[in-house]
Amino acid sequence: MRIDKNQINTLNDKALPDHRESFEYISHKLTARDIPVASLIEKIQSFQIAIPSWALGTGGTRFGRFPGGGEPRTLEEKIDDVGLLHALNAGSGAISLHIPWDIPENVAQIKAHAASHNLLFDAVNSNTFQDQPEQQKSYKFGSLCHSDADVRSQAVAHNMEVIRHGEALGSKSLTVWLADGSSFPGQMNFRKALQRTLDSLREIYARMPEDWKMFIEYKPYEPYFYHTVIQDWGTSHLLASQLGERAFTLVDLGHHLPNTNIEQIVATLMMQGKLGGFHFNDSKFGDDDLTVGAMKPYQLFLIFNELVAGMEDNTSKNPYPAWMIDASHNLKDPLEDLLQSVEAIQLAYAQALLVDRKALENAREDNDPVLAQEILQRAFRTDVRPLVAEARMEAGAALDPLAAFRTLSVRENLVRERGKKSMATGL
Ligand SMILES: [Mn+2]
Repeated sequence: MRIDKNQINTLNDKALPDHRESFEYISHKLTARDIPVASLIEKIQSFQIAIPSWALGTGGTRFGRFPGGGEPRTLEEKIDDVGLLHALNAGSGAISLHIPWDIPENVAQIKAHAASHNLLFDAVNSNTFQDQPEQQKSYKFGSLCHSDADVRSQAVAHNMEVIRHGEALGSKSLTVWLADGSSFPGQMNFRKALQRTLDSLREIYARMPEDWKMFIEYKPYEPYFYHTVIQDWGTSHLLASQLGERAFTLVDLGHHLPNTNIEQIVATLMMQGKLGGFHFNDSKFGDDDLTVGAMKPYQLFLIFNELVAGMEDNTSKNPYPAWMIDASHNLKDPLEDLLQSVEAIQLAYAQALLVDRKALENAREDNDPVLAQEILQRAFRTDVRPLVAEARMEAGAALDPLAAFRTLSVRENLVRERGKKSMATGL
């Protein structure tokens, strides 16, 4: 299924009078505060969020998976799904692939297919947290950190293969997330495991194309529960610093222990020029993979507040971060969930753009926490939905993507095309 521009225009026309009224109200308010509305809209439009190929099907828990039907069966169909999202919201113009789940058979055809949906290929992701059928050695006791040099070589070779696939498609970065760790005290030598990981990453880094970046993701627990080799941003930063200037830390919102101050991590990494990428999701407890903004929209805003501050005052020359959603759960329609996630990200970004940075800095210098809170919450409590909707409509997308998804019976069409039992590869 492809969404026709005329279908979107018809829906937008119906919603237009109501939208105009709300948009004019906020435009008026912002203009009165000397905030240039046109440049806000431009910024929202150019903020593109990559969709991971594994989020297009229902995710599972270890207890079960309940596919809703019409899930993409092939890489082409995964690209089609991201194309549908991008047609609806003009904010998801890239796809992030997971190898070996998404190995392109015909590269030229896949590239053309993505281009027909105006999609780019974002970071490619390696997978050494599962054994593949044809694999010689097992990752049961780790991959890049393994005690057996042959396992480490196999994991390095896999990462090189991922880079080759990415290069063919036009990706420019590799994301490495390792499940490596141990579940029992005494099981693994912390120092040896970290040293071996660094040595293995060095091999990959040395062979990475010169215009590529490496993103190192961290996670405090799971699938192993006593220790993970790259447990936190500090460990990731240590590795990235030792590797070189094209290695960066990747922050995944779900990969923190409860109540971690993630916005502070963002600020610190950007101060060092080492924030490479971002995985958005939300959680109540840990790596819950819930819809972005579903639980803690204020935290998301505070994180964006630091991202925007870091991008505006970029003395450390932090590269423009790679933005990606990393969520997959088993209750919602995956495409509806992604529409909600992209919108939540755009809203938090727009709100962060409204923060009066000069006034905030003055309040901080004057040690006035009351005023600082007022300034932040004034931005957070502004209803920026009409701004984001206007940005979408101007870019040719839907004023209300979720309503359009339902009115156009997108899922029903996909079920008709692909069947009730189709299941996407992934977790
Ligand atoms: Mn992630």
